[in-house]
Amino acid sequence: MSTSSLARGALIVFEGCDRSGKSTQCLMLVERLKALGKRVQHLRFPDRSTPTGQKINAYLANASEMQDDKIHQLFSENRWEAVPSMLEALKNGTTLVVDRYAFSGVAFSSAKGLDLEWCKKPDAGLPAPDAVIYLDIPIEAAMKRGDFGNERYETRAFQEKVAAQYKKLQTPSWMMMDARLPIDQLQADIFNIASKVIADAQNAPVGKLW
Ligand code: FDM
Ligand code: MG
Repeated sequence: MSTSSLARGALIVFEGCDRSGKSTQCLMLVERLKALGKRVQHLRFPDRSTPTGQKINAYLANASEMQDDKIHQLFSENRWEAVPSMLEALKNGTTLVVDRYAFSGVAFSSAKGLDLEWCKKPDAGLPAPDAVIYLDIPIEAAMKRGDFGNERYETRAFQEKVAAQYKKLQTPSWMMMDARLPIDQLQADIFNIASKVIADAQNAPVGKLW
């Protein structure tokens, strides 16, 4: 039986603190896969283009206030509204390269003091990533890459708390990458990992969080 027409895409998620290089590495991976003729789509959460995303954007820009539990749920809703198109893409053989996902949701909200298990609940049932690639960077090295921006959460003290929460979410299946490596070397490692993940996901069902 030929399985090529049934081969699904892979769900590859990038996580890490601010200035760890996620956006750069996602873009490079997407471009390389495209150049090889692979079907691939780049997503990022929050998706600021939707109505929920615009509310989130205002909150992050400190232009509006919201209770911690409410904004947490809004970030989750922003992912859930993308699920039908994500599942459709995966089914059609499109690999999704995703810049932040539910792990950001839990790490950032629990870093404010919300209960970690409570934080996981709204995202339960989301499509599970086939791989979580974590760009690990000591806060000192991240700071050397230049000042954080002006958005909410972009402070050293808060990022340290986020890193500690991420640690609690890490499982042995996460791909821990040294984000201090030269960009091209890091990309080469990521590309190799992604290629294997894409091959392995082809005939496997899409899982569910958590
Ligand atoms: N963030 C991101 C959250 O607090 N919860 C979430 O669920 C997600 C996806 O939003 F500070 C935070 C993380 C970051 C901010 O993300 C915006 P980008 O990657 O800097 O746009
Ligand atoms: Mg940011």
